[in-house]
Amino acid sequence: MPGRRLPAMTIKPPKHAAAGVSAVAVSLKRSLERMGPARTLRTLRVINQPEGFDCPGCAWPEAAPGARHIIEFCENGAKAVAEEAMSARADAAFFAKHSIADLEGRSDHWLGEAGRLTTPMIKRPDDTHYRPTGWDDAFAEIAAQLVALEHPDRSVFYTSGRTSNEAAYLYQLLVRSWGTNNLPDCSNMCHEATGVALSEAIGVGKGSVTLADFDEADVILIVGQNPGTNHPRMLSTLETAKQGGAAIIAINPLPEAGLLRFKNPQKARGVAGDGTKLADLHLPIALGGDQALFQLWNRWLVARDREFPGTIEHDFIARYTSGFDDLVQHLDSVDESVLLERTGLDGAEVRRAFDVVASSKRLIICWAMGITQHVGAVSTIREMTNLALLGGHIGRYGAGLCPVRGHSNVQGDRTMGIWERPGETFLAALEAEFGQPMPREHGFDAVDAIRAFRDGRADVMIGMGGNLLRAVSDTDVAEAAMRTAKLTVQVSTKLNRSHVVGGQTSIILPTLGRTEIDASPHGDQFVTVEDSMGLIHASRGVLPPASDDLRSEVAIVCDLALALLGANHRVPWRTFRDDHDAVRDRIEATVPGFDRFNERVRVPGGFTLPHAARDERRFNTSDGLAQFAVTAVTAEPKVTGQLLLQTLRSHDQYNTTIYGFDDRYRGISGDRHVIMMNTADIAELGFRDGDIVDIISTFADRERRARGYRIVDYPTPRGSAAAYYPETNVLIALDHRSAEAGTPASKAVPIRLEAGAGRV
Ligand SMILES: Nc1nc2c(c(=O)[nH]1)N[C@H]1C(S)=C(S)[C@@H](COP(=O)(O)OP(=O)(O)OC[C@H]3O[C@@H](n4cnc5c(=O)[nH]c(N)nc54)[C@H](O)[C@@H]3O)O[C@H]1N2
Ligand SMILES: Nc1nc2c(c(=O)[nH]1)N[C@H]1C(S)=C(S)[C@@H](COP(=O)(O)OP(=O)(O)OC[C@H]3O[C@@H](n4cnc5c(=O)[nH]c(N)nc54)[C@H](O)[C@@H]3O)O[C@H]1N2
Ligand SMILES: [Mo]
Repeated sequence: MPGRRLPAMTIKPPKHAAAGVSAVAVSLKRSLERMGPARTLRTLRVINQPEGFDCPGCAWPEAAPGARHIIEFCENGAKAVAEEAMSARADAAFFAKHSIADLEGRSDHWLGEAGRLTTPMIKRPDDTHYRPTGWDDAFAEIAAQLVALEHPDRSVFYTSGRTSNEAAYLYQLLVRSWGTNNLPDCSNMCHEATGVALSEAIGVGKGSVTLADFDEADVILIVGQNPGTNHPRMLSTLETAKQGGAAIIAINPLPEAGLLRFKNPQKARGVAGDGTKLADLHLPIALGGDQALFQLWNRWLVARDREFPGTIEHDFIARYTSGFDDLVQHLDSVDESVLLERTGLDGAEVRRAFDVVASSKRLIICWAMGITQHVGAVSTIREMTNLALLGGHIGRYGAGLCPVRGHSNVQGDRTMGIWERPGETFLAALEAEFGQPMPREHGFDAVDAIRAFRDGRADVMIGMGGNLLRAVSDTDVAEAAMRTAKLTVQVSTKLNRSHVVGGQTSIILPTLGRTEIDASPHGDQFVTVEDSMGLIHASRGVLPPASDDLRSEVAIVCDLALALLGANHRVPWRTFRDDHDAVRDRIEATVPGFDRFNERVRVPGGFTLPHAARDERRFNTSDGLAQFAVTAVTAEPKVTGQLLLQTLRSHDQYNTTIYGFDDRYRGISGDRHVIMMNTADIAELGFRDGDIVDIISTFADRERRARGYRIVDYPTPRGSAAAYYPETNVLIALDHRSAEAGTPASKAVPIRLEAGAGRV
């Protein structure tokens, strides 16, 4: 195949500090380019303020209203806003100009640049182009296709994590009233392992800290997370914690700039000086080595306690936990050399970090995708939880578990019932409230949904936001699977690959974004979201909508319900459509923790959901106790010529949305087709920095190849390479995932390299 010339690239050494004034400059430049001055001013002033909208970037919480900065956002939050509030439009004229075949040949970046969707569009089986359609016709078509199915289980309803609580609640209610639990979501590819592990261990699948705990912590572990890019507001929290005396240990194969140093642009020192040093220690762990590291630490902790009783918290263990004796027996039996080998770390540095961890009285453990996107993710999180339990760090001020969520409302969507495996209590509550029977059989998660289309077990896919086709693994398989669908529908703000590779009939329903005013006959409506620490608050848009023909997600769900279930259905869809207070009343009646929802959410700053483990050391597990877990770490045989590849985010993207080509902190700009490799690995495999290679994953079933990647010599451990997602999803077999959580193992893909000719 002919090679294509690579775009101009520049490679510089990685940076050692994140944010600073250049971050402010970049955010202003991007905002002005995309939105113009008036909209820039209007939006940036109210992001994350009590009277404004919740930043559509990440799920890191805002400080209490009085403690907020005048500007409570970050460079990447500003980019996320600019991407939504941009002036470009993918309108009917755009679709008349570009055929589906044309759009299929375009990059993710190009599709996003086309701008906001403005009007409902449809592509029927023999069409070459999308054509405008009316809202009523679109809903009638969707309802007709659904009703024609053999069973509701042949339809799948995906959700991405920007959807508001109100829209998510109504969406799951619609889907279950229709008769299926096929409600996969982005969480299936994200923090699912966290939910599974924490539900088993402490009885609730959410983190056990609030923002205030960071001020009291004495040690903070940041494991498998790149906050400088993905949760930049977390850096201010860490800066404060650091100044309060906390030690920070970063556990990450890469020396990510945001872990090392933070130049706070809101403070004089951050603008002019060197900023604040964050991590006291950085452990450059090998991909997938974390379970071994925590197991080693837990073993040493138990051993040290024999010498210095009180190293672990015996009172807490005796009163609140089960499984301690089994754990100790197991830890005593493991082979330290196997564990150390798996970490890829130097024994002395592991010891040094252990001394810090063992001395902690108030330990916070933070983690994200570097932990969850592995085959053994659940075991790793159980092992990290073991550490927290040994020290009694749950339900103690200044300590706890802190999974850092991705999408701004992904946690809320799950609270609202977006889940393919709903619990009986929740279903029974819905039935009691609405008098409508709910299905019990579990549905498909994200990967299983793709398998179902591939194997002819599903016909209709509806996406509430997101871009499942690019987000899920095994891109070629996923695309072929989705082309077999009879109908695909996307409710979205922006064009992406999931709109152009679709079923025989494809429909686009354009929706309002977070930034926009949601007007209704009952007055302007607001929605609510839940952040990573269980805080619920309101979000109100401030901009006029991108087009007069947009509808809110809530209205779209209700309109579809009316078309599908009829005007006489037991659920009052018409009322819900225009009155979000009415929806919140029903959430209060069916979801625990939402007492006086409408009243409390109107208090600036909102309210925090109860969390039995954090608040009362009450553990809703199978035996009513916090559970230690025995997990097995096995030695990995070395395969000559094989590396592990992690697929991660650049500083210039939001998941599958590619903002640009400048991975600023890593010093890589101009092109995303790069593979970051250790110097010795490059030499051992017979390559040189700058060579162009094909990446081939080594799964047994067949070869998967990503062509034309430039080798970048990078400070990553031996055997651990890195490349950007979503391009590298072509390499990941659908079956390469966590058995317990179903999450694709996107951070440990076995690969080999071949000299490449260039990209096609
Ligand atoms: N600007 C921006 N913000 C975002 C997003 C975005 O795309 N752009 N996405 C949002 C979403 S949905 C999510 S889930 C979060 C994602 O936030 P992150 O989890 O920070 O995202 P990744 O880029 O996947 O980074 C994974 C990090 O884990 C490290 N890592 C990889 N494998 C391992 C391992 O085996 N062990 C350890 N210890 N570390 C490892 C990588 O080197 C990298 O630093 O961010 C959210 N916020
Ligand atoms: N290889 C690999 N694969 C991964 C990951 C990885 O690290 N490596 N990360 C995984 C993770 S953590 C996640 S969360 C998933 C992300 O998976 P998704 O959540 O499915 O993907 P996004 O790229 O966030 O979705 C972006 C699209 O959402 C739509 N959108 C934006 N805002 C709104 C809104 O307000 N309403 C509606 N209705 N639509 C909106 C736009 O059309 C936009 O194109 O990807 C996963 N896939
Ligand atoms: Mo995510």
